[in-house]
Amino acid sequence: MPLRWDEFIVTGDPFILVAQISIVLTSIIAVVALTYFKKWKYVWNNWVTTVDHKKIGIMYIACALLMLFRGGVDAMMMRTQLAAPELDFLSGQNYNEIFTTHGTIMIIFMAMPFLIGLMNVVVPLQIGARDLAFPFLNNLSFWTFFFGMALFNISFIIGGSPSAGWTSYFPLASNDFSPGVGQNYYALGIQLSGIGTLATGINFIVTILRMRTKGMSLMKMPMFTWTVFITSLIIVLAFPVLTVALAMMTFDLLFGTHFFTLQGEGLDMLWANLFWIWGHPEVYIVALPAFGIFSEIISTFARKKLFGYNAMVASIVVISGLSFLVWVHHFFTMGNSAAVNSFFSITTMAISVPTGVKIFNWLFTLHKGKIRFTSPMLWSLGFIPNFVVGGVTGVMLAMAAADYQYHNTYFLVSHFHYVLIAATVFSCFAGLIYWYPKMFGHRMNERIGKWVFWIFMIGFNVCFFPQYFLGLDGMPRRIYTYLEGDGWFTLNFISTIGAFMMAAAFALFVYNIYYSWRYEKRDTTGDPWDGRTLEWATSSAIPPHYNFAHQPEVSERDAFWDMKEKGIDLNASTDYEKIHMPNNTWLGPVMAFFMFTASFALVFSWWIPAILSGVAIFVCMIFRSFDYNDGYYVSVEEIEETEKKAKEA
Ligand code: HEM
Ligand SMILES: [Cu+2]
Repeated sequence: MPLRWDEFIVTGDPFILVAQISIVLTSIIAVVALTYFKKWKYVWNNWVTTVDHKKIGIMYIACALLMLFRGGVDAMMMRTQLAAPELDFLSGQNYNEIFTTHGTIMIIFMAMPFLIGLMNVVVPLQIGARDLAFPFLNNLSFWTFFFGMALFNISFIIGGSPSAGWTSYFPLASNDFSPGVGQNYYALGIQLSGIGTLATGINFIVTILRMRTKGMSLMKMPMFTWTVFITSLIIVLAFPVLTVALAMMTFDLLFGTHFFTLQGEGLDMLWANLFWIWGHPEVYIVALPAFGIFSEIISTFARKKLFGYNAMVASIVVISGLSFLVWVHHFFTMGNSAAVNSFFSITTMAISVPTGVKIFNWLFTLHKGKIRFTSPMLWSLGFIPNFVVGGVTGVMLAMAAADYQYHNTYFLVSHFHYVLIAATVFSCFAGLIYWYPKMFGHRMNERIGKWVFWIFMIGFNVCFFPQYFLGLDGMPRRIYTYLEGDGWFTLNFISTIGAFMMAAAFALFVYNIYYSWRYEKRDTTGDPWDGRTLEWATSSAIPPHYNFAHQPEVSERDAFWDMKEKGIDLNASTDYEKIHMPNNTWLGPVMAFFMFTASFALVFSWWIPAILSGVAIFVCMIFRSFDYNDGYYVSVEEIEETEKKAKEA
């Protein structure tokens, strides 16, 4: 359905106008600044074309923070609209678009990239590797994610946003009920970034299986690496389902097929099943690495080995298996038989067992520990009770019969925010602060950091706890307003206050980045927290591109702690050997850019530009297959010089 030209740019909404103006202004400022300071070459050589896992990780995290801002602005707009009955701050259509983009952005473009960013920075360092197994692919993954994110984000200024919810159920998402290009953006934007995620999963599986340093058996890997490994397996098993489902959706939307529509024998429940066969494991894709981060932090700041390591590993394996067997709990009320509902009810509740095991492991790790209440530790300790609240209400929802009562109410909204925010957002903040010195060479300010924690944590509970009661009181999710007589005003108003507290905390967090860059002491040791795992054995501030001058050899689980106890200094010898490293790539960003132009053209059904971009992608692939350049060596002199500088710093 071709779009009329006068609908190409979205007009008529003051918020969108402000957004459009600020986007144009920011872009102009960025271009002018880069030109004025002659930084184009630097940015291209050091960031855009880089294959260094640490820099790619930092780029992921920067994008994720930007998306947390965008998703957060959406959330504040929704909470403002719902603060009192019958407000008309947002229209119904606007509200629909905003909760759709909020949900999609938070999960796909904030939570996942934030964690993937941390994985990128940390995992190769933790296992003593030079880089990921496929550095070129890692660059390509980042750029497909980046352009997928860009594509999804421009929908609200060019053409119009999707408005059928982040789940995009059919028939609501079909052309009949969602006219315009919004759903096309949804299908293609997620598809594009999904390619990157799938490739990342493969990359980490191979890296963790093949690139571990001498002596690091699987059962000696740090817990974060374990969770990343299992997460990658889930990605590789779950994402193809999404890829296929989105491709079918794209065919329905663009070519008039009837996979999911109501006419022509389409099956709308097929979409729901495919979506959640991917979607439920996705919840664990963003939860397991979070558990890994908390495990590292709790053990570091309790100054103890992680309690029950084996049980921890077993529980994440069990959770990952079960995560594929529960998807029907997302549609208990959509006409399954009692037997089907019972089966999925039981599998869902079963997940609470291994999860409970983990909670106890963390508590036992804390038991009799010499606890240091640093800000990463506060986030980790705060996570435990909040996550338990989310988990317990999850078990309530898992009872199919009870779910008939409160499904699609604010009870659910509260439940999943408790789980997602306590696990994912807390762990992203915790992990970022914890590994911040490794990335940037100085800590974040602890005093401001603690304020951020408390304001956020209180705001979070003020925002979401009342929503359980709103839900039990019958307030449905995805409504843009309610009536005075519904009696939902007070709790909604409190909830909105909490939301703004969280926004304030986020602003303070961003300020802390600036403040710490200006005033915090530089870390010269590489080991600012007295760490236990190998990433602390290198220098701070983006360790040298080759990571370790001498490959560490591991004999115990907390390898670096063990070295410190035995008095082994990895950097003592200056007897270096040359190191083989991969080359930068211009093909990654260029190829991803053509995928972007192809997808953008498809959104508007512009066939010729789409085909031309497709050809360009193919040409890039041919180029790549004739690229026999397989890297270069870092010379001994260069290592000597880099290491000397690191020691002097
Ligand atoms: C400042 C914190 C946040 C606030 C105040 C907030 C608020 C909201 C609100 C008001 C809704 C719409 C509820 C409705 O009308 O049905 C919503 C939906 C949603 N939120 Fe959040 N949110 C926050 C953070 C997050 C985070 C961090 C994530 C994920 C990691 C997330 C994921 C979702 C999802 C998946 C939906 C469902 C969207 C849909 O129904 O299609 N939110 N949130
Ligand atoms: Cu689920």
